[in-house]
Amino acid sequence: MYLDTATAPAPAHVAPSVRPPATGTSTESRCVVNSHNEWDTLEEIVVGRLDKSVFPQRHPSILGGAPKDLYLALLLLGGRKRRPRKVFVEPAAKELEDFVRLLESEGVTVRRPEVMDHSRKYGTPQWKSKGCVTACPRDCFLVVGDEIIESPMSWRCRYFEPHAYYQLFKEYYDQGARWTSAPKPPLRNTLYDKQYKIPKQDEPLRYVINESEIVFDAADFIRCGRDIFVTRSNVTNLAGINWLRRHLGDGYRIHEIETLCRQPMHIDTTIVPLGPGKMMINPKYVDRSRLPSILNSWEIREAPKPDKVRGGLFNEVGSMCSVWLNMNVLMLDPQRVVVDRSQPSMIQFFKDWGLTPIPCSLKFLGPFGGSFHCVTLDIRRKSTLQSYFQA
Ligand code: ABU
Repeated sequence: MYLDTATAPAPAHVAPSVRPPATGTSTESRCVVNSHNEWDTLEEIVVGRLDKSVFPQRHPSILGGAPKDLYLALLLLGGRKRRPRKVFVEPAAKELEDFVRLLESEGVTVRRPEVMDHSRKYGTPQWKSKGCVTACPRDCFLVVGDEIIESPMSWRCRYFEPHAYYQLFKEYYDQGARWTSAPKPPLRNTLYDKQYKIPKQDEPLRYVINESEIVFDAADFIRCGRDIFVTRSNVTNLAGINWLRRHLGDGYRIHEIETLCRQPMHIDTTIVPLGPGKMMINPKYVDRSRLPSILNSWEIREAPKPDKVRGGLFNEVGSMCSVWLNMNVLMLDPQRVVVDRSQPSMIQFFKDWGLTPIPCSLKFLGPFGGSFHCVTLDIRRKSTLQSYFQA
């Protein structure tokens, strides 16, 4: 199933390392930032926050990944000033804090971004915007080994969101982590298709962004050691995928996963690796026969349909996400998986596959951008760089 095995001692968080060689297995990094895949034993993680958030302003880019009636719903949830009403933000924030406590009780160190006032206006010489929310570090950064890579995101309302993480990442950098930002895109009007309409089922996929700038959200990539999977989406273009490919170099392979989703945005409800050799796929978004052939050696199972969320009105009204957030789980190690309590079918699916589900609830987080995978960024796993696929 997978080719290499780990042999090295536990990390002591002192020294930086260099880009790993193109083949074979690296010894375990001693760096404070060290994560190569989605499933090795989790030691430290960043969890986002909801403080001082506003819902995104009207812009063509948003329609690429959000429900058609989003703005109407956001008016209900936030009013004209787009500040999420207390009655919506409080239960979501409480759930997030409960999730933090759960992670800590499972032995994981949790770090948080700074509070950022997203209602403040900012601009470049070409446009003005307000911010959005600091809930989803998964979109803003990709951790590959000991390197934190900042995404060149295409939503103007997220332009300065990475600043909320600056002090924290400076701390990691001072301890030896590598820290890189992809070229900051100007996000000119010419990047977006103002006439964009969500493609119908029988139409070819089209995107709200073109190739005129290099953009991606890190959440469109999923890491399996030396092999990384990506979906091209309404926030990730080919230029962005190629930038990462060139940046990472010969030691990594980036494979594109075709999606049948009409509004693709973020891979973490499309394919979800649960451990070496185990891949959960979305039966509505993935045509198994078109998966990259390297996945032939893995066991692939289709995720169960999402269960209706009782009391989770906000997952359907005003959600920035699809109903497939039931797949947006977080692996604590190849055995333990944090899954939404409102999803008994998914809980049973994991049990049937020999995993240990840990139920938790983020059912009010939909309007703020996601669930367990989206609201986190794993910083350190007990991890070595390996190949999990035959060549
Ligand atoms: N941010 C992840 C959500 C993907 C989805 O809406 O299915």
